[in-house]
Amino acid sequence: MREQLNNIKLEAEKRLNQAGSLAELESIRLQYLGKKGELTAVLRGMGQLTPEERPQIGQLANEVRSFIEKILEAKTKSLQEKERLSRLEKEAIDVTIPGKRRFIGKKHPLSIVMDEIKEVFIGLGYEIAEGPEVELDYYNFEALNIPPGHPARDSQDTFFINDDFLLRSQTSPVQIRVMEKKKPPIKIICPGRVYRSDAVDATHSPIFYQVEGLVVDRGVTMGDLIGTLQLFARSLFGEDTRIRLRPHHFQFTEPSAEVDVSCWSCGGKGCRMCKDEGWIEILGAGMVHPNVLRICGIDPKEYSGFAFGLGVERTAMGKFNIDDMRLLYENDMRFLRQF
Ligand code: 2NM
Repeated sequence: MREQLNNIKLEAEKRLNQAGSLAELESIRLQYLGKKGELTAVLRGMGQLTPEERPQIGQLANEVRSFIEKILEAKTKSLQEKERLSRLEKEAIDVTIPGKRRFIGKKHPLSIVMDEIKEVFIGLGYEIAEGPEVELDYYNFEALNIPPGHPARDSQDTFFINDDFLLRSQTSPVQIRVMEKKKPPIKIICPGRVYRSDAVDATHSPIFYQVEGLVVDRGVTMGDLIGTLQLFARSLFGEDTRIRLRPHHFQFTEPSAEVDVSCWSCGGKGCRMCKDEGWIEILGAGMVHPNVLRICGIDPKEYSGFAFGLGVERTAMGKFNIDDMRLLYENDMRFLRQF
């Protein structure tokens, strides 16, 4: 029995020292010290020993047990430490590995231009007004001094829903709605989507965006309009930009003008961008027609106003040198990424 115990001691020591994992240690522990373990089996057999042998063998068995436990404990600690280190190594983050670049999208060129325009006018103290895209004929035409029979009212040009309703063909009806409700001073811009029955081509779309502006107060003059548009053109196209007004006709303004800005590409000398004109048309403008003020309940003898409107697509196409309007609606990221 003495020999058996010594064998257990030697063998357990050897096996424990070779163990490479905590799981292995546990299985060795069970093999020797467990309920059905080898050492346990020896102790069970002690009943057959003589009373003289019993304490000696008992002592030896205890020594073997504590010897195994000691090695087991030391080995457990060192394996735990080893496993901890290897886990740390596995989980370590290599900060020098290049990251995965995620494309998070960016502002659409129309939104860039729209936001820039809003910023300029917000800076001048204008408020932003919005209104319905499905509009009454009254607000889209009648209140804007556009009489029955006027070409703008032709179903060729406008999407009618029925006799009374249509898709607004400009954002001016929003301005009528504001003038109806609010006493001057009024200083607003109306950005939004508008609809015209046009075929799609490089410069036309049946759905597009506009920004219109309106100022109504006592003593508002053409000089105020020109100064405002001058400042606007410089903000959007650069400090050296000049503007030019050409007489025009709109039903809702009198006098009316088309407004050109000096070419942002050549500065006015003439180039491909401005088709050698030196000027590029971007705005329509004028003094609000007395009929329009009157119909909104504003006395044209007491108040005057100016208004202007521009197409956002055309402005964006100019600013970003885009030659086909359809590109703005196709949502092709290869195109949109550029701006
Ligand atoms: C333009 C050009 C000229 C305009 C006029 C009005 C209103 F409501 F006051 F009559 N709003 N917008 C206007 C004037 C719009 O767009 C090219």
